[in-house]
Amino acid sequence: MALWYDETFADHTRFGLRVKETLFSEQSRYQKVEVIDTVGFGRVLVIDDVFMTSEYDEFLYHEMLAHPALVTAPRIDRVLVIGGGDGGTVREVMRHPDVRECVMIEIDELVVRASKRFLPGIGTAWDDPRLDLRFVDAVEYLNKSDDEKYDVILLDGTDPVGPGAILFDESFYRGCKQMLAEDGVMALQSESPLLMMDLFVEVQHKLRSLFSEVHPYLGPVPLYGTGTWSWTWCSDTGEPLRPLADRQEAIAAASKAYNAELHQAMFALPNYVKRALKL
Ligand code: SPD
Repeated sequence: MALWYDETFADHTRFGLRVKETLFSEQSRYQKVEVIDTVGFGRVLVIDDVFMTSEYDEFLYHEMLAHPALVTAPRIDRVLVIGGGDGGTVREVMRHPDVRECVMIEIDELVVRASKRFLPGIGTAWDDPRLDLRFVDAVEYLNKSDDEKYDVILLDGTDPVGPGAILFDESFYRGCKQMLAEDGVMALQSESPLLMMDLFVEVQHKLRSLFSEVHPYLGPVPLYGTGTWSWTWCSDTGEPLRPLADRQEAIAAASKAYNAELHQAMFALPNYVKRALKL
């Protein structure tokens, strides 16, 4: 009999993958971390029964989280990645030759250990000498850090449950802003406006109370409920639709999805989103 792994959304919808085998399953002090091998999506990282990323479609998520910020910030010498334990976001950051240093803050060492072992095709930049990987709580890091400010901050968290819930707090966004250069850019995953409209709108309002430029953008990620996903670009200066062509060219050959045309298109919002945000 076929074995299926289902993610359930709000008790009314399920998205299921046919499983070949479970490769890894361990409980850390924070969460349950699993890697399953599936028929359609390849290997999939699952945290607390929620699909996090898959070999099949991870590029759609990681390229879209990283590049819009990295091609629009005036400088990208210093980049901070919060979360992102599978290594996909850091991989995209390292594709930019202008990045001098990338600090990655991940609370759960187990996510990185499982990803290194079972998802080596996603985290291909673990050995990059520019990477400074630290296993610490992001809130603690933001409160205590005396590191110099970052040009770009990327939030690659889970849904707002478990240890990742704090990444959706206004106070957390404020802490990030304090670590961001005055003309820096922050980008974050901001959930699905189709499946979680209230949460999506709440995140936008929190960000708007802190940044003068807050621009959500959309793209497909089939693994996540409804397949419609959002990220949000935030800054106090600058504009998301004025990317630097030389940075876009530098990553063009390696990008499976991101390109200059898509950059412009992603920020065009459908009416249901514009209306919800009163735009
Ligand atoms: N519903 C799952 C949302 C997960 C977003 N982050 C995924 C992390 C991939 N690096």
